[in-house]
Amino acid sequence: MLRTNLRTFTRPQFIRGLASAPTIPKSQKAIIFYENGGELQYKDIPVPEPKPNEILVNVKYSGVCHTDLHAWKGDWPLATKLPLVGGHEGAGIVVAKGSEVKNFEIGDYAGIKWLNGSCMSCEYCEKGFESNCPHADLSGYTHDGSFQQYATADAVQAAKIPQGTDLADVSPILCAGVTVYKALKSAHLEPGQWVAISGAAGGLGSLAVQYAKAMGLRVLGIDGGAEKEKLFKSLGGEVFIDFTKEKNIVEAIQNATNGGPHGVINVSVAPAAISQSTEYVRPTGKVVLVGLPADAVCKSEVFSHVVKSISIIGSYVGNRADTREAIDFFSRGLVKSPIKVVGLSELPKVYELMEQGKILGRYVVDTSK
Ligand code: 8ID
Ligand code: ZN
Ligand code: ZN
Repeated sequence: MLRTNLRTFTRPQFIRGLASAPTIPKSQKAIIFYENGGELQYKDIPVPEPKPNEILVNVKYSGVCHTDLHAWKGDWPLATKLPLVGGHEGAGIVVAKGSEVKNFEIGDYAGIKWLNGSCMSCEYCEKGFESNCPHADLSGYTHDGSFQQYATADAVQAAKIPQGTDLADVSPILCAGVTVYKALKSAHLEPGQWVAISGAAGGLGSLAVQYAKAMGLRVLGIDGGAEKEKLFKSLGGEVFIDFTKEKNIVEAIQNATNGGPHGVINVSVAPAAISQSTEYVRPTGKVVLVGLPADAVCKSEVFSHVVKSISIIGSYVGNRADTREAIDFFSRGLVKSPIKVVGLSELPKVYELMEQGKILGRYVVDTSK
């Protein structure tokens, strides 16, 4: 039975969607918290209604990003909405849409990204830097996200996912994939050059290794433990540096890359590792900051920074074009998602493992369990 609020949609769209109009329940399962660091409750909450500019997505799967853990803990100097449903790697099917939506039809596959919506009229939006919009609305932070069965997103920002795509596999691309793809582009590297991925076997890192390979780069990975090394090598990584064993990381990396990597993508959540990348990067190299540990500062010694003429660059998710391109690499089979699927109700356990740095690749939650 259709929900009564569908009456608020304009008639032509209602009729167009009617042929396959799915039944939308009034309530749904979600993981919600009421205070930062508070209990993660798996419970029934109302299904949200799409605004005129929004689509309603029946989220089938959602990746679990370390950002979701930061948001729950309240790690950052930016307040979250409370209560909050986290999640921003939601892959699902459009089940309803607002009267202004022209770019999605009912039944289309769509992705809920970190950037849920932006103003589209400020100087940053105008130039394709929508993530830097001062009015950015963020899934799983200022807007209830994908750790629920039905989530809303501004149709302009929602990701287009090709029909027939495996929704569990594609979900990590929506944040981790887009982010590392953009970070690699921001490093302006050339095929055959070395890139170091610090945090190489986590969610972002395991995708960064593959995007880097697909771009023709030589990949050195830094992470901890034999299992992480195994995953890194299975993804096509060339040299692995184990930070739990290696005594002189800077020297080991410089030796392995004949003078230091041309670029470093920092996706670890270790502030010391981030600062260290300014030491081992090659002269004229690019240090890209992506990981966002609480209260972190990247220290770079001014003398060597100048004499080596290195650059430190911040990179924050990606825009709509980056999203389309990152999904395209995935669709063409150049990037695979090393995922483990568990029920949405098990999210607290995933956060525990993540906190301990024990995650290999990405956990994805199935919203039906
Ligand atoms: O747009 C952005 N900038 C953006 C987008 C998405 C995520 C930023 N992030 C941020 C997250 O908020 C988080 O701070 O990137 C960071 C990494 O997210 P993730 O990949 O989802 O986290 P993870 O799966 O826990 O992986 C982290 C890896 O770092 C390794 C861990 O072993 C793990 O594999 N690591 C640690 I902890 N210490 C390390 C060290 N000293 C290390 N690797 C190398 N050296
Ligand atoms: Zn994320
Ligand atoms: Zn804007």
